[in-house]
Amino acid sequence: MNKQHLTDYDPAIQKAIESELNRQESGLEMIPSENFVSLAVLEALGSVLTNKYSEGYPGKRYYGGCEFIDVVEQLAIDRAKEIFGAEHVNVQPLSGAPANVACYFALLEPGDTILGMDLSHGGHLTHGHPVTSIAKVFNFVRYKTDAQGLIDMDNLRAMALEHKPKLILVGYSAYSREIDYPAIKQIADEVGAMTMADIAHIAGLIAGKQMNNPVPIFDVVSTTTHKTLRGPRGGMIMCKKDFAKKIDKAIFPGLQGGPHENNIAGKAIAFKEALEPAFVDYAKQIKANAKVLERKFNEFGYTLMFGGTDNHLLLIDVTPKGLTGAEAEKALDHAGITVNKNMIPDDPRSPMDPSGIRLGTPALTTRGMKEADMETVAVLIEQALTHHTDESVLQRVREEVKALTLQFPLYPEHR
Ligand code: DSN
Repeated sequence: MNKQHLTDYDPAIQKAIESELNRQESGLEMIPSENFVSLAVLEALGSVLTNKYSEGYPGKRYYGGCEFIDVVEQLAIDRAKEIFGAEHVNVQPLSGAPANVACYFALLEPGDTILGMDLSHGGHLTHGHPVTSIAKVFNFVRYKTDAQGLIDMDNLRAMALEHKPKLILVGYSAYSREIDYPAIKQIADEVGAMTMADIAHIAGLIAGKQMNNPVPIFDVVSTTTHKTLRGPRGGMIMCKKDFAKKIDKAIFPGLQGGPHENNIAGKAIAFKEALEPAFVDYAKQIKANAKVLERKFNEFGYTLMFGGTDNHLLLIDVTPKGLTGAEAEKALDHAGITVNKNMIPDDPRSPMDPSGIRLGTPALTTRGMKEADMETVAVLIEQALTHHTDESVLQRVREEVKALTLQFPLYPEHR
């Protein structure tokens, strides 16, 4: 990409950026939480908005000179409201983890109980995993999926009745099924709990009207903006009007200082893109592509967790095929296919070498790949996994990956 000043002043950094662009372009990016932003979003990220401090919110800032910053942030808020039907939106969270932490502090007192999904069943670290600092502040109890891999509503209700949580938390990082928000809201109402959904992974599928939307139903909904929503790296919180003041205060001054307005401009642009009719086609294609992978991996005899997929991702137990999640990730990396090793429900193995891999279709779909390409991709993955110790097979797959990616250039208009 043309970055003359950077090339002249800091060629070492420019070279690393170019190398990363080449890596992204010549491989198959299948980590389900990754995506490629538009050039318009990239331009906003590299804009003068990064120079400005703007603590506070539009119309109520602590620093002067925020008149244009206010335009940017208000556009981001208004567009997010339109996409999700939100009563109130805060676009300042720096990413998903601080967004979640702010939600807990906005809604709860230290020591209060939160009922959230177990990490190995698809939950997220910030949903109360014992290694997190936030687990020292709140009392997290964890529900799981049932033997069929679905959220066990009876168990969730029984746990809610037993533990009387102040907050019931849904929305997951490795769970591949649809979520019945009204049923969970009903359980929450029965025990007097508030409801929170973390839609970081599926926000783009909701924006593209291909998955259920919790925003009109739940009290608070957090998300990142850089996954299926295809915006810049960042977070966002949506909530009912009743919680608006508490959420805003929990973000600033509760947790963060000056918002990153260049990112917020990128969010606003991504939201504009998500409001285009083409985004519905994008979300549909993400799911259609994932369904092809589901069919192919079933044909190859892999064990798909949760029984398959309703969204953009698959969680696959690779151990019956004689390798671990870490070995699978490494072999695929050598072959130019990026996935991540991942725990499976009640995994007997460790997080650094678990039984599964998690892979998804958002980034490949952004590059324009469709069902027929997914058939090819599935075969390439299968070959790499079957011959994971054979460097010559991995090299051959790498060559085929390169040939495939050449048909789908990344940022071609900017070269
Ligand atoms: N790291 C993100 C993911 O990959 O799902 C979530 O934190």
